[in-house]
Amino acid sequence: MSDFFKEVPPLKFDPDAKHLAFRHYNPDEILMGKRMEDHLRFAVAYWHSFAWPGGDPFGGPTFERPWFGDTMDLARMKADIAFEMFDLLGVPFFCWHDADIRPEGETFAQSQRNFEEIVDYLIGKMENSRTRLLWGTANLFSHRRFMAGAATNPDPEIFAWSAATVKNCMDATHKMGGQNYVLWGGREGYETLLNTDLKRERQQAGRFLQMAVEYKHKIGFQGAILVEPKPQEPSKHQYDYDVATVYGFLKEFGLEHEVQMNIEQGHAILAGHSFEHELALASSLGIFGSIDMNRNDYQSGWDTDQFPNNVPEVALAYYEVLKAGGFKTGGTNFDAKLRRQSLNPEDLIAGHAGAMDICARGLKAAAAMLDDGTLEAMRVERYAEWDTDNGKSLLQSDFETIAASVLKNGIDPQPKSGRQEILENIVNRFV
Ligand code: XLS
Ligand code: NI
Ligand code: NI
Repeated sequence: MSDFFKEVPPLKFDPDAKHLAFRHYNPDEILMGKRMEDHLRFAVAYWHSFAWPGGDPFGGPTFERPWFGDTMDLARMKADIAFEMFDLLGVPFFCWHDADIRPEGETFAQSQRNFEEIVDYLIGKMENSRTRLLWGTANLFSHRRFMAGAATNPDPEIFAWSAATVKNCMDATHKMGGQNYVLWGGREGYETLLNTDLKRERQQAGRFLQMAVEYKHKIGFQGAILVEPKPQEPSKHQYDYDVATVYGFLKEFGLEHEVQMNIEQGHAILAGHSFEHELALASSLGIFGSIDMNRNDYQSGWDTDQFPNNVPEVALAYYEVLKAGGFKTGGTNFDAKLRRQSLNPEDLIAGHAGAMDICARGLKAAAAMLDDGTLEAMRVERYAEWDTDNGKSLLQSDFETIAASVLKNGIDPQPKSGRQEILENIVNRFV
């Protein structure tokens, strides 16, 4: 045990605690026949918690972590301390990018050796911990070689570099028993159409994703391949704009049965949607996979990646997750970082503990709304006419037949209340 988290005891469920405990997250509590931990499937994001130095566009690093630096020894120290935090929090999962866990080498081959060595080290850590890998992913956006994209780059050598990198990351995810593999198109988009062959770039991205799916089957990886939509930032426009856009893309490349969505709350908002919209749409399309539960600041208008702290919002999100049947391979990843003034190790624990509690409250509210059943009953009732013989036969009919019967029957449809205020008042009883 290092002395990094020295004053922090392992967190426990204690509803009366004043500080650093779970007041709502009780892993063993049963909701809708399932343990809370198995509903929520929390994951810590290695990058924000252990690799991000606290910079912003106006200033450099604010964090001074003992493991910062580019050596293998420091990468191992980072892993040791990461697992200390996973154990203190009792989180069942974590997630990484290759670049978070290993130092970059001088060459591709050297980076690969560093990566493979640290993956084995992490597997060793997992043997003494209960924390498992929710997903792995490749960082194809930070290094300057990716400034014009990875798969969508005008330079085929960058496509090749990216393909080789994703292969290695998929191998590592598989070896670590990861439950999903994520692709977020960090710079798969453009800055200006004046220098962009949009048609060609989309074809490159489509073929790249097909290759990832082919490779998954080749190695027998049982987890899900997840695409994480985001509309813009860092690129002016990203091809994986939102769930609807990605679904069209998957259909175009024949991947709609192979790929699911990792939906991030902040990205949904950036795309002009609510989080629950993106979840409901993915579920209705059969491509709901996993979530990144981190919000943006509503005033600053960019991806500030803050821990969740709004119970009603989170409750509506888990309401959709539960209605989608809950997570299968997916989970709740905190792709969230501390504010850059939050320097203390204790802040790292508090950020996660608070977020876990917020999610627990949201989940409990969502489960209670479903148990109560009024909301769903009112929704079903609104469409009840569609379940009658008349309603059902309408969709099997055609315009001419319908037009004739409208005339013959002299129908006179009457508008009905959507009852939105009543529904919102019902939600308010639970949150
Ligand atoms: C960035 C994304 C990123 C992905 C993983 O906005 O959220 O962190 O989750 O590459
Ligand atoms: Ni994000
Ligand atoms: Ni994310």
